[in-house]
Amino acid sequence: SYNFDTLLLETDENGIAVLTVNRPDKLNALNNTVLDELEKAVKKIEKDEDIRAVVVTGAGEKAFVAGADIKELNTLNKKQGEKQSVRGQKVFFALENCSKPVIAVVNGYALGGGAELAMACHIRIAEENAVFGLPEVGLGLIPGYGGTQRLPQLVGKSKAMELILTGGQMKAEEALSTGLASQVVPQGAGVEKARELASKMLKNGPVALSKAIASVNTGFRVKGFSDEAELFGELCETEDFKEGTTAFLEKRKANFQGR
Ligand code: CO8
Repeated sequence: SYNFDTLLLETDENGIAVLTVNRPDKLNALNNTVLDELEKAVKKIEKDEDIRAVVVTGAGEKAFVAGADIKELNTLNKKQGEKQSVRGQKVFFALENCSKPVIAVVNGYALGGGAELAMACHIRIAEENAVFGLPEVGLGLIPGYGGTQRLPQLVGKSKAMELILTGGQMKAEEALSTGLASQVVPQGAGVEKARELASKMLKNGPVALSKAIASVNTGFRVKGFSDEAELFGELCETEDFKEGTTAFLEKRKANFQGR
């Protein structure tokens, strides 16, 4: 096992690693430390020959990951906003392009950056209490870690638009029926199910698995990611963004003025 402040990475005797985002007090929100450590963890996973598949999940009973850390977002300007978006996208691309199967176990809230993290994984298993959503518009923002690209890829444009523009939530069963999740399991049973699924995969040729992942991913590589980052940056200049993120931190409703 490796040492991180905000992640746990543990590998079992079958070569299945469990990578847990571990900030349960903040519902595992992705701050800069988590992003940095995720990047390091993916590099280690890629290099470590004892690791053959990865399960990504969140610590605690409430959340997979409740999003980017809104406290850190609140102060970003246009340039920093775009840069931060590109940075997170890069970490998530590394995960998506991992040569070993990556299975997300969504064990609670997967909101904003958390839903985007789950979508960057190869497969999503939802526990019954999973809640998916891209609530960014409620903060005067848009998804910035690939959500505007990956959600339409997974569920189609119409459902994706509905979820993104309402900032609404999708529960486990709906995630299953729209294709966002591939399975629903009882609360607490996700990691075991993921291990079972990974074990089936690992009976196959590892080189074939890595080429299959690369080949599937190739078809989904689109230009929109850089536009998303640019648009995210533009929003960081608006009063609505300042109001939306400040309102969250002050635990009140946002009052948007449309500028
Ligand atoms: N950021 C920072 N802190 C958070 C976050 C977050 N995303 N989510 C939860 N927390 C904190 C809360 O502030 C609270 O902290 P404290 O105890 O110090 O007050 C603690 O976690 C527990 O949360 P709650 O008390 O709010 O728990 P509830 O059960 O009442 O509510 C919710 C759970 C509904 C999940 C609620 O926490 C919530 O609405 N969270 C925010 C969800 C959200 O809006 N996520 C999207 C964030 S924006 C984003 O992800 C953008 C991604 C792209 C970025 C691109 C470039 C930067």
